[in-house]
Amino acid sequence: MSKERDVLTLPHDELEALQLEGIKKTLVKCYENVPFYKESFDAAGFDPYALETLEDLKNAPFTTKQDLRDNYPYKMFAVPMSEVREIHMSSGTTGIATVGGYTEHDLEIWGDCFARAIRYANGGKDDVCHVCYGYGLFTGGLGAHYGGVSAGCTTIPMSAGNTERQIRVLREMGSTILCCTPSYAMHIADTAISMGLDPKKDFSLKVGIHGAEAFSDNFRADLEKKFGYKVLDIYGLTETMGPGVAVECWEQQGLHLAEDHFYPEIIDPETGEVLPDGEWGELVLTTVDREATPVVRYRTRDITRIIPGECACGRTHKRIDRLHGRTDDMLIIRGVNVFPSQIEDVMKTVPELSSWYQVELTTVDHLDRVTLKVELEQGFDFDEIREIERLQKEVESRMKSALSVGLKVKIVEPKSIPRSEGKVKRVIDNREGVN
Ligand code: DLL
Repeated sequence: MSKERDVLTLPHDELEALQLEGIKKTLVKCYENVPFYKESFDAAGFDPYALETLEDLKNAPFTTKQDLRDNYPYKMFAVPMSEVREIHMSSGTTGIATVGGYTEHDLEIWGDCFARAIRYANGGKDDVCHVCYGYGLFTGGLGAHYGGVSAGCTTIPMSAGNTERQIRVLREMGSTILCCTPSYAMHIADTAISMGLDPKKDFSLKVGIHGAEAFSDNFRADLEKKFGYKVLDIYGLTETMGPGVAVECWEQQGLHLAEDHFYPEIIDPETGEVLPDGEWGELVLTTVDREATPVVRYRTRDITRIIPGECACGRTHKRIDRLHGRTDDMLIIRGVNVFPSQIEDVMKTVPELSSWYQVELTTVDHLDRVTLKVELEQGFDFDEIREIERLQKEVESRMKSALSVGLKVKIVEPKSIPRSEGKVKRVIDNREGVN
């Protein structure tokens, strides 16, 4: 049994001892090497040398994305630059990017954490791992790449884009593992189908390792049906490492958090109070042994819960539930809180609708106006105008009763909503004074 497998089945108290030991060192390293942490610990009256239990960590102050931005580019680094081998950055659509640094040790851990997804799928040296997350500053491409190599797979660095070429390579190289965003996987499947192929028969895929954006159970089921493979959800973020922070096992009952490297807390996003296992809230992460850019109580803004109980797979690392949104993608429409996942839940009750949609928000007469564009499922007849109108009204009424807010529904032709090679853009907010 490999060392890595041993860690995955460690009794939880031993895992906690390992976390405590790592976090004690992390706190001291942060305090002594990163001026931001010295200031923030001192201001909160938190003594980094006095941590006795993991619970004591709740007395440490949080770290936010803004803190990382304020310290752009290198001020959060806890090691000399001579030890840094690689950097990545978040996309930074709303301003300055956040930067993650990696020492050799950090890169090794990263590859190992992503490789867990491949091993959960019984993948290894006989597999061909096709990576079409984007390579570059985004952590998706290289994270999956290091994972493929670490698991011993033959790894193909495709990056995103040029979908017909992806399809050719998938067929000709006999790829067995597909790594990309779920929306890009769907685009690959639909493009292959429109080329007259059957992804189930013409590809050799056995597993898709998809993440970087939320996707519904319905979307997953569609993908599994089209490709005839199994989808494992993978979670991560630039600020703590990239993909591999948490990964689903073959049971598909939540994502095992790599507890030997990350300590999770779930908090009430309003009060900051730590919530018990089982309750939904915001995920907060502390790195246990990250060298270059450790983080202490980083507020991810991602909403999930710790799933109580043990996993049937026998691994002891706690599981987080599949993500249903972020505190900051919650839409406030005429004062009502709406998550895109609630819209998806209603959509999946209507068989004529596909999983592709886009929400557009505008301001009309100082009021929020919401239009939900959703594609008709392929195979239904778009030319039956009266039928489409009836369907639109039906969906509007279901949305109204589920969300307590009215949306205008516009059913559009299959494939008319723009596809993305990376993360899909589901919400376009053109309201006055919002952006
Ligand atoms: O998206 C890292 C990644 C790459 C994860 C490839 C998985 C696969 P960022 O660009 O920094 O990093 O974005 C991080 O994306 O805080 C979540 O809101 C969202 N996210 C990531 N994985 C998932 C997932 C990468 N499996 C942000 N489900 C995170 C839902 C996800 N949302």
